[in-house]
Amino acid sequence: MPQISFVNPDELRAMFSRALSAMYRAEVPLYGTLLDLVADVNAECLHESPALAKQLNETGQLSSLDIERHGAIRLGTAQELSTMARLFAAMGMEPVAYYDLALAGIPVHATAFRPTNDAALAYSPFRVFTSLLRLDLLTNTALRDEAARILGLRQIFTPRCIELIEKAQVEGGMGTDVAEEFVAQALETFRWHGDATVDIETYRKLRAAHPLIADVVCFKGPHINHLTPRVLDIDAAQSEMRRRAINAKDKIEGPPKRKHPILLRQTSFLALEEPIRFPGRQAVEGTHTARFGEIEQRGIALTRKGRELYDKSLAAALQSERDGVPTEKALAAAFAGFPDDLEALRRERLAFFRYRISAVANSGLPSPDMDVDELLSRGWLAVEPVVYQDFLPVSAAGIFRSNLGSRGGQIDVSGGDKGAFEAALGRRVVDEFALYQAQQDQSLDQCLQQLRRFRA
Ligand code: OOG
Ligand code: NI
Repeated sequence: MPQISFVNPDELRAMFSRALSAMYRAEVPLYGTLLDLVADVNAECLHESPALAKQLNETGQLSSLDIERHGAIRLGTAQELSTMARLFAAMGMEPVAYYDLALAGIPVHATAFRPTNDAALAYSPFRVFTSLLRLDLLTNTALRDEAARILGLRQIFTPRCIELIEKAQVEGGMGTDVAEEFVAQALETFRWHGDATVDIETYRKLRAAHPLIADVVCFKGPHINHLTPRVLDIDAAQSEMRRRAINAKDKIEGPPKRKHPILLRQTSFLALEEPIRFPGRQAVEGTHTARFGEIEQRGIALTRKGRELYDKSLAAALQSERDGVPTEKALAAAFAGFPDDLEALRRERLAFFRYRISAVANSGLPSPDMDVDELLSRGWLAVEPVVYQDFLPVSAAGIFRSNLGSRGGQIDVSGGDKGAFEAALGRRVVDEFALYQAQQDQSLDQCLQQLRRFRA
């Protein structure tokens, strides 16, 4: 038998991410404008701050900055989700974290498919926020049944795509000879369709229940609804969007601007109203809004303790906003108690760090009884922030809402259902905190071992 050679999953992901970006750029020209804007802002930041450039370079983030993207899709059925998980697995992407958006009045729950180790993230940091519609939250049971029936009729993957996924699973990898074909086939699932699968009355009925239900149910597939590049200074990018007359969302989601950015800050331009043909005895022209552009700035990953403090601070900020305090003031006040100094974040175990042996270590050797704090303060060890790779449900809800228009009134707002989500997915989601913790622990272990070897 001839030897099968497999494409590296990281390379397959990079190929797919490139192809998706090219397709979206051709379909939504404003996305291209946004990419140019982000490239300008990033070049300016790197030029202004050689220290930032050096840090990004040393931590493997600089080489992939230009290609770094996340996208989002919304799926309709358990089967779509489990096949999507297999498709992404071929590209080295795993479902990380569970996001409940029902609490925010949005009838979906979600995960993010992404690479999980440093080398893979450095090679191609491509993530896809993947939502699954929760028809169980629809109060109108007749409409719920109709939506389920319509979804049951569609097949979002091409037959060849499924064949290639299965072949890769059986053989233990995607053959190099079919890699390009697989990317082209997979791309079909993410494509925009200007034709709805239902008549305009059905569309309107579903839209009235919730705009998101219409977006998922009425089309042939889960069109990619945005692709987000990473920007190094989101405030600069936001002003630049205004200057270039891009219809930007008025507020940046997430934490306020800080000396040491935490988690994730995001903003977007509003979804476009696009022409759609609705079938029927007589086809009708209508419109649908789904696709938008987004940019994000990523900061340090927080521990569970840090995340609780973040959630509490954000909730306080949102409350004072509702009480009439201007957004920026509300955020500044609510986050005043959140340390903005790396050593405090580390000492109080609010954030994750990667340890390394410092080049500026003193002469001689550290004594064996020195603890980590002392090794750090004496310059034997140094730390770098671990970058947050995931998403924020409150921000995501804000993004959903600003792009879906008015909220539908037929949704039962209850809590999440992680069990049902994982059953649909066909596996457990990966715990994001465990990933960050392992990164931190491994880096520290390696350092301590190395110091021990020095002494030996
Ligand atoms: C997903 C919105 C969430 C983010 O960056 O938080 C998201 C969607 O609109 O489908 O992409
Ligand atoms: Ni997004």
